[in-house]
Amino acid sequence: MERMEQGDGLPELDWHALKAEMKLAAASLGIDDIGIASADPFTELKDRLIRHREQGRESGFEEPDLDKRTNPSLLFDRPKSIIAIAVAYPSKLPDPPKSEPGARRGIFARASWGIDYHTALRNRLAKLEEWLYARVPGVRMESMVDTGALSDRAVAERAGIGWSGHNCSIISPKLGSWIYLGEIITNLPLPPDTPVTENCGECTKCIDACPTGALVGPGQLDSSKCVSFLTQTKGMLSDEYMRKIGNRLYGCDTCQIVCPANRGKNWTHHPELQPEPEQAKPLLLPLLKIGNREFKEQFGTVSGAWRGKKPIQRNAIIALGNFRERAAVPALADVLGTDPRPVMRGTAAWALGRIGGDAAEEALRQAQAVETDEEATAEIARAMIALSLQSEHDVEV
Ligand code: B12
Ligand code: SF4
Ligand code: SF4
Repeated sequence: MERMEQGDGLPELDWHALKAEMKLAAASLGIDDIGIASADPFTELKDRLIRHREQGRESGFEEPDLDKRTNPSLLFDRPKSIIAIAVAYPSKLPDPPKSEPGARRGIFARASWGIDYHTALRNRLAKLEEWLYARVPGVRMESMVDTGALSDRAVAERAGIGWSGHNCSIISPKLGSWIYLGEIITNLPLPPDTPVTENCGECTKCIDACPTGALVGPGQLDSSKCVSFLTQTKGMLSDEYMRKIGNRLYGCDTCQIVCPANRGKNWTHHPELQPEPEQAKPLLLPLLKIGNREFKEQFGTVSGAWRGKKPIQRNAIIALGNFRERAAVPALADVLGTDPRPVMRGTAAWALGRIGGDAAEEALRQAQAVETDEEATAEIARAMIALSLQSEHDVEV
């Protein structure tokens, strides 16, 4: 490649050739797709994000500064292009351990299988940076994945990685939506790719399958209703949402599982992203009493544990309630009677009300006499009513 000095201290290179060479090198860097986006402001996205906020549909996990989210030049001095990467992950758990009475299990969403994807992608972005440093003197770069200010999906869409699905996911025509996204803002004048032409067409499978109606329109998510979001909260949830969480401990995959673009897609070529069954589908009962150290040992390397053990433990209690797991009554009664966290006690009351039976009723009665927390007291009262309605129903039947 011919080299001459040009602005920003960069040599004059054949940027088309460099881009082609980089795409060829992707697989050797553990990257499944690379696309180039211009670093122009994301003007339409900004309008969209303003409306999204006005409608109260944010999750609270997004970067709050909408200018930074949509203007790369506020994050990087004189950006010229953004390199978007996609890394594909598995969708099938090999030899899944059985969830059965007495040994019920919860499930972590696929985006939490294997090592934390932030680590996996950062390693790859670092390798790609090294690759570029070795070829372009004067290159400047800033990498981000998930926690950066940019919308990873908007960058990927502009870079031609995939289309923006009705389920909100970026769907690659070749890889489907089981892909993690990341990007590098650069000062390199790489020629941009064009967005893909495929789209969802008339399909509404994901919207129809969403358990809570969180997909309020094509590509429009009300985060406050999304099960993925709900599993990551720490407070007490409503009866409706607790039922809909099922046995999910972290995240939700329903709108991707039903997607025809994902049919037959299960990516197993990155060993560190392969699930460890006891992490991906752990037994529920041991989670109720798990200590901080044990939790870190078992789940410290997975992305779904980023909010700590509290939401996972709460969700484990919910899952046991949804399984109506009689064998869990003593452990749930113990949580109700002794856990110092009101949310755990309140959720255990809900689970006991859902499971029913004499032992559950007795535990609720004992707790009712001593509970002082307002929210937990209300849950105990609701659970007692649920039990009395259940027994009336039993009599009628
Ligand atoms: C906040 C957040 C969440 C929130 C909110 C999700 C959401 N849909 O907004 C919650 C906690 C619910 C969540 C859940 C999940 N997340 Co998340 N999340 C993020 C985060 C940090 C920001 C997303 C955001 O800003 N959303 C706001 C919306 C409005 O903007 P956007 O989706 O970024 O941009 C699109 C829209 O604006 C749309 N758009 C633009 N203009 C217009 C106009 C109209 C009219 C319409 C309809 C749309 C539209 O096009 C843009 C590009 O697709 C990103 C990482 C990042 N930094 O970007 C990861 C990210 C989006 N999450 C990711 C994943 C994997 C998930 C889950 C699948 C995890 C799981 N299994 O539970 C679910 C999927 C839920 C879903 N259906 O979206 C991946 C997505 C990968 C992919 N293939 O698309 C990301 C990119 C992380 C990563 N780096 O890999 N997430
Ligand atoms: S992640 Fe689950 S709850 Fe959220 S939009 Fe998709 S199907 Fe609905
Ligand atoms: S299920 Fe259908 S509508 Fe939803 S994202 Fe997939 S192709 Fe698009």
